[in-house]
Amino acid sequence: MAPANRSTETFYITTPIYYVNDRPHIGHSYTTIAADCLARYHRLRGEQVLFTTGTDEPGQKVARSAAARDMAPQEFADEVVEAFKLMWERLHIDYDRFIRTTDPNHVKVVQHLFRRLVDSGEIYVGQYQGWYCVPCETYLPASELQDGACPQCGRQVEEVAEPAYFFRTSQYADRLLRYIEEHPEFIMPSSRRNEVRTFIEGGMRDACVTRARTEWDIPVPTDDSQSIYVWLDALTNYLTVVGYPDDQYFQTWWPPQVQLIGKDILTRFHGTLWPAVLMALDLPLPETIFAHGWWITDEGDKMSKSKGNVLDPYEIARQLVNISDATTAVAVDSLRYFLLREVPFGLDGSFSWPALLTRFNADLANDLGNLLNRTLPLMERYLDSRVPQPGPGAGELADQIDITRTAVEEAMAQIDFRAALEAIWQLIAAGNKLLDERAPWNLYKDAKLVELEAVLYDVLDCIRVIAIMIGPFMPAIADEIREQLGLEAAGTSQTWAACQAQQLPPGIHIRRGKPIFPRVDVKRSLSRLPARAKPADNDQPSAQPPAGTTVTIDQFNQLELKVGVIVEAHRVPAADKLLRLLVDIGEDQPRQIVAGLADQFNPRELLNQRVILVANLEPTTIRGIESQGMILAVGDEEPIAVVTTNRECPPGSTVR
Ligand code: ME8
Repeated sequence: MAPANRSTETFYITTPIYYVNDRPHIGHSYTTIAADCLARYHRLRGEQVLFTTGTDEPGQKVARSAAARDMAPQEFADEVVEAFKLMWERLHIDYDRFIRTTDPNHVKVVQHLFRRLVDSGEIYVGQYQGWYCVPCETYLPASELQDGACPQCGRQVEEVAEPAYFFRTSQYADRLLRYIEEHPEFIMPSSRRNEVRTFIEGGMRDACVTRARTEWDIPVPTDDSQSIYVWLDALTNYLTVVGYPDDQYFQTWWPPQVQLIGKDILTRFHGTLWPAVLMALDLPLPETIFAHGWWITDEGDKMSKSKGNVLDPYEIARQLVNISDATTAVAVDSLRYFLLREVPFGLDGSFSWPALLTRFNADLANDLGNLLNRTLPLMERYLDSRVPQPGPGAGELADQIDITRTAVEEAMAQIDFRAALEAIWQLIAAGNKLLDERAPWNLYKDAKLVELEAVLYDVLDCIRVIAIMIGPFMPAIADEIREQLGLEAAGTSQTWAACQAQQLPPGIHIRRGKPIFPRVDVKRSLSRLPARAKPADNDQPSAQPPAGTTVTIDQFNQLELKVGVIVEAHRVPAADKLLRLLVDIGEDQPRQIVAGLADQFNPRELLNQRVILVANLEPTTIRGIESQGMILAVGDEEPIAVVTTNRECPPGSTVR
């Protein structure tokens, strides 16, 4: 891994480019937040940073998802790309470049690279005979199937027998093994390095790098019958985005310092095919490829778009806003904090609401929030909100600040976010301890003004350093703290070099705002989360599962789904989106339902529609009207259709 004091001043970091078969979820967000955090950290250090992300668009997987939506692939991809960009904006991701593999320039680069490898004899024509997993876009020999299915995702594979082009990956096996041996920082963490080594030692086959031609994939420039394999196309993005082959820009940035990926795409792709292609092109390899763990469901399954068992991070943040009084920006940053603090970066983790809320209360509201909320009122009370001079006795936290800075640098050099945050939290603890021990309220009472000023200066200065250090993890919260300290208004610099004691300018005016982290009542909050997204509570195994994860058949059976007929539909006065429906489900009275359908549906068009009603949903009151269930509708944000039955079934019929 690049040491903390690397001499080069550029830092090129990449995320995988994500398939556009569906919307972004917590897994993609994890990699992208981690990359954003590293990018922000290196910017703070004064390095020139290039942080790239993007989307992987050709391939059967995407084409099939588009067909299922009855859309042209390009139109479908355009829509999903917007969802990714919106998610990154919402999660405070500050990338420098967003690459789409349908960009015309990228297509040219891929074709150039392919031609070059054909010309140099690295790619040759052959015949592929084997299997293909569309969800993983992976070629698989029969020997690697598990019970006839894909060893990665467990799904059906398709038999393929067709002429194809092959890249001579096998030729690079020894060189790669040697490289990995000599460069332990190349593949991290070490457990993953061993996996790659074992994979290569198991015998590396030449990689099939084309498929029978489809309209949606990039054509092989010299052969109309073939398209370029989506993985060769996708890996090339890291070259295109820095101007390969002949741009001056390319010379500035190549190779990447860090490539972050999930462990799913290491062994076959980033750990073997990718470096072998780079070797064939005579290009230096990335300094570090770091393969992190997965966010998994409670059942131990990987969350993935294809399996449809995913969590939406922004939805989690919105729910956090609902149950606390935190702002959306604070909720998003709190989730960023949780993701990077809770699970060591290389390992798998599973999301749980109790864990998130505990971190929110203990680390954010208690430790960090309290430090701020105790100090600023003392400043108001005793020092008229003006930062004092660091007179005699100040500088008590200087050593701890130096220790923390070094610890964070070491942790970030190892891409160990958790260790970095743990170190910062020790500094927060030191600030709180100083307040406890020196008790400024007593110093004031005893008229020890010089000492009082020294303590408050030290604690404020420590908060200033903390705001810099947490910036990469929680950028909006760091800004808010700087705002409250008056640092923004004073125009003080926000650099890593300023993480030293006694750099807080005396005389600036602090501006205490509302507490940033209102404490959450965990028990009450858990019961207030909407039923659809109610989290798993470890103490109550039969409670609702977290939103988006898989459910057991027993859990599903807890839902009472009934066929209903809408017998009345009215707009709710002064509520643009709401309709009040009366739905006959064969009971002695129709159910009253308040539904957010008014934007998309005229009440009259819903009359007599046969719908599916969740009949045992806890009643709730919306705009003063009791809603006794929920009708099923289609659509991510806005309902675009209501679910109905394809034959006439009597009201009250059970849906299973
Ligand atoms: O594989 N936990 O795209 P993809 C943690 N297009 N990270 C996860 C995750 C989970 N449950 N699910 C996804 C592709 N990720 C290719 C990449 S790159 C040249 C081409 C993250 O949309 C993780 O980074 O399937 C994983 O490697 C990536 O999303 C896969 O995204």
